[in-house]
Amino acid sequence: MQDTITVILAGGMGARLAPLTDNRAKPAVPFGGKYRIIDFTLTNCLHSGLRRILVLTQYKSHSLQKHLRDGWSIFNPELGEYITVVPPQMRKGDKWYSGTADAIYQNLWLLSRSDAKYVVVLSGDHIYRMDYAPMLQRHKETGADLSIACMEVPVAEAPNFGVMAIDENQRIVEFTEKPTQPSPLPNDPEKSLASMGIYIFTTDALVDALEQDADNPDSNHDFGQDIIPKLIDKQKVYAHQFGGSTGRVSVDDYWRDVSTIDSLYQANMDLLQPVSPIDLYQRDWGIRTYEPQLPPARTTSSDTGNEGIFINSLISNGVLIAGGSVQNSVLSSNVKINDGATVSASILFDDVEVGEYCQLLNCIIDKHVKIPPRTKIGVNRAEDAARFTISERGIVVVPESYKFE
Ligand code: ADQ
Ligand code: ADP
Repeated sequence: MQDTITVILAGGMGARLAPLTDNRAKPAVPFGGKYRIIDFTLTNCLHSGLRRILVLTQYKSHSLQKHLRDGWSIFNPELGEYITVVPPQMRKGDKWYSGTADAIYQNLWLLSRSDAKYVVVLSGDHIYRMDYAPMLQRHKETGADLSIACMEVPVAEAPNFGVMAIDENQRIVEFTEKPTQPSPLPNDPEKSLASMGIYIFTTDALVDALEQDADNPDSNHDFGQDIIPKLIDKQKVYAHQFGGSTGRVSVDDYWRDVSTIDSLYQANMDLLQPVSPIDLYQRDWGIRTYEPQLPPARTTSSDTGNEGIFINSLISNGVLIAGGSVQNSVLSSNVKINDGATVSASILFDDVEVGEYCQLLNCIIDKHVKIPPRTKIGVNRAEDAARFTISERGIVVVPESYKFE
C-alpha cells in the first residue's frame, strides 16, 4: 500500500447533528457507547492496510484532534506510516476549505510529496465495515481514473445521495448529486444506485480535475456537485458495488451515513438488534478507539433495596446502575443511574447522571449532564419542545453540560 495515500474528509459543520455538533466536529460525536464516529472509517483503514492517512479538519476540531492523538497514535513512522491532522491554509491561500474538493486542492502539495499513485478519499461520518483493498485492486486492474463505491438504496432515500447509472462494465455513465427525481435501477424500479462518498483516484487524474475546478469561479468545489459529473464524460470512472441486495441487513452490506439525529439514533439502536448488523465483537475486525482506564461497569442495589438492572443494552466501563433500570439503551463511560430511574430506548454519553425516579425515553443526552430527580424526558412532547431539540422522528436531544433549573 506504499503507492497509496488516504484522505479523510472530516471538516463538515455537521449542522444536522446539532446540538451534538455545537462544540465538536461530526466525526468526533460519540457512537456505540465507547467509540467516536470516525473510529469506524479509521478501523477500516487499519484493517485494509491503509496507513498513510491525512485527516482534513476544519470546524470545532479540538476533541477530534484529542481523540486521534489519544486513540490513534499507533502508526509507525519508521515504516512510513502516519496519521496527520491537516487544517486549512497549510500552504495554499488564506481561506477556509470551501468544499470537499477545495479541502484536497489546498493540500495537493502533501499528495505530491507522498509520491502516491493512488488517493483514497473517505468521509469521517459513516458507520460501516469495508475492506478497501479489493476496491483498490480493481481500480488498478481496470486502469480507472476514478472508482466510486456505491450501494443500492430505496428510491425514496436517493435524493440524499449522489445517484449514478452504470453500463454492463460497471462504468458510470450518469451521475447527479442529490437529484430531486432520482433514476431507478433498470431492473428494479424501487431502488437507485447511490454513491457512498468513497472515492479512489489515480493521482494524476485527481490533480488535473482539482486544478481545473479551482480556476472555475462558478464551482462549489464539491466532489459530488462539480468534480464527478465533469469527469464521467472524459475519464474512466467505475462503480464498485458494496455488499449485496439480499433484502435484509447483513454484516456485509451495512453502511449508514449518520449525519442526522435520527440516523445517528437508529444506527446506535441497530447495535442492539439480536444479530447486530455491524458486529462490535468480531475478532478479525476489532474496532479501535481511545480506551480510558476505568473500573468495570456494575449493577448494585440501592438503599431502598431496588436492584439495578439492564436489559438488551450496551454498558461501557465505569457505568454504575444503582437501583435503576436500563432497557434497549446505549450507555457511555461513567454514566450513573440512580434508584428507581428508568432509562429506555435512549443514548447517554459520558458522565451523565440520571437522578432518582427519572424517566428517560427515546432521547440522547450529551456529556456531563446531571438530570435532577423525577425529571421526565421523552415523555411529554410539549415540555420537551420548550427546552430541547426534538428530531423529526421525535428523539429528544439534551445538549452537553445542560443545566436544569
Ligand atoms: P454529503 O454527505 O452531503 O454527500 P458532504 O457534506 O460534502 O457530503 O460531506 C462529505 C464529507 O466531507 C463529510 O465527512 C464532511 O465532514 C466532509 N466535509 C464537508 N465539507 C468539508 C470541508 N469544507 N472541508 C473538509 N471536509 C469537509 C457526499 C457525496 C454524495 C454521497 C454522500 C454519501 O457528495 O454524492 O452520496 O456523501 O454520504
Ligand atoms: P467532547 O465533548 O467532544 O467529547 P472531550 O470530552 O473529548 O470533548 O474534550 C473536552 C475538552 O475539555 C478536553 O480537552 C478536556 O480536557 C477539557 N475539559 C476540561 N475540564 C473538563 C470537564 N470537567 N469536563 C469535560 N471536559 C473537560
